[in-house]
Amino acid sequence: MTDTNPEIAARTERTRWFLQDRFGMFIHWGLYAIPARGEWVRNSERITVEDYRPYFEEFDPVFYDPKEWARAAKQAGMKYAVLTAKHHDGFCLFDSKLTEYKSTNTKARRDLVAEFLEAFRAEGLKVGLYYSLIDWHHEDYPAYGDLHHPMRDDERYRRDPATFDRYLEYMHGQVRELLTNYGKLDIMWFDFSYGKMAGETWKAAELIKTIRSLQPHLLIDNRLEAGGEGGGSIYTSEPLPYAGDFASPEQIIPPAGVTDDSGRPIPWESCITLNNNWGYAAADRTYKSAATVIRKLVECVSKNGNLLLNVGPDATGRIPRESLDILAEVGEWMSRNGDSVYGCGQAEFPKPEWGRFTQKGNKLYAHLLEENVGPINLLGLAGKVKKARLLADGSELFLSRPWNASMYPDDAFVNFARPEHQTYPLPDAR
Ligand code: FHN
Repeated sequence: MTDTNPEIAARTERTRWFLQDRFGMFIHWGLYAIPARGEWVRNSERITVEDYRPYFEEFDPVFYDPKEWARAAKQAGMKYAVLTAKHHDGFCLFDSKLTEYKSTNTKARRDLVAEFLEAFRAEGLKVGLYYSLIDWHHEDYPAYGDLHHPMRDDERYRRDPATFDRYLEYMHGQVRELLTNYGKLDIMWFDFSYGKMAGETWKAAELIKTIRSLQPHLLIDNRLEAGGEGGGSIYTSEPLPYAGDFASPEQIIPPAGVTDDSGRPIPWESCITLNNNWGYAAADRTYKSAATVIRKLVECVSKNGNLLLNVGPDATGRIPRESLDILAEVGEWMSRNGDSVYGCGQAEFPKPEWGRFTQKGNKLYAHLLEENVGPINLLGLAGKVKKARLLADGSELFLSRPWNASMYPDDAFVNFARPEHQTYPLPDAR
């Protein structure tokens, strides 16, 4: 399917690396790590700006070492990472000249974003920054001080246009700072639009012009128009300039992948927490297993999507041990089976009832998620597959014998090398 629409053609070019890399780390970190009850604590517990101030005075993550974070991400098989430069509480993890409310003014006296970018680039990962459009600290934001309605968009509550324009000047100015002062970025992850607070309310067309002029290759999510539930013109065949380069379903994996209104697959990335909180929550021990993470990653890729897996470092600057252990186990599996993820996408064959397929060129990867799987001819692939090999060690699998996933519990993934002469085009992965 050729891209006659220039916006789509440009998006296709920009997202080539994104569709290859498939797996990234999301990092939610900031003052909220001190109360350790999640990143919405200021609102959920109705904490005033004044009562939240002590966390600013106290913040000093003495064990913050982004080189350790980068090593953990790389060893997990992740290829990119996105850090919160500013979340809804308005605290900036970077040395912004437009506010005093920043990490360089805390006891840490560090530009946490700059150190993150340097460390992750050094490990060869692509880097992105999350930037909250919502700002509960900035006095010109409509919901400023409104502890009950953190996302006011009612005209009665939005200060006069001059006031909100002052906020937009601040917000656009900070985006300009991030795109000017911190080298080449790969992703800007805006968050999030709601009600009237979407699109041109953010002066999004102007913001995109700024972004494209400073870093034209940069990928942008779709949340200048939408939230985690989806939406926006990225889902149409006529996307607006600020539609974004990828859709960003949150905590879910879309049942059938993501397409626009013409049926064209569009780039998408599910962002999912390891426990039930984005920001550090000391009491939340509901961590997903490594097997669950792997299955979610495979499911995303089998539907032409990416997985952005979240960690929430604590107030000392450490990623929780539980998270590191899960990442290490996922990385162990990825070291043997990454070929069935990187650069893969939806297969041309329907999902089998015993697992999932991913495909890359003429290689089909069967992800066996059930214990017993019949011979290849029961898989509906007789005559379409020339040989099968266990991805982890290259050992031969007979096409005519049943396979029992328990024979290779961790690596129940086989690499069907398709008949060489038949090269099935991979479904249009745009
Ligand atoms: O409100 C935020 C939330 O704190 C978190 O950052 C997620 C991550 O995508 N985004 C918003 C909820 O959709």
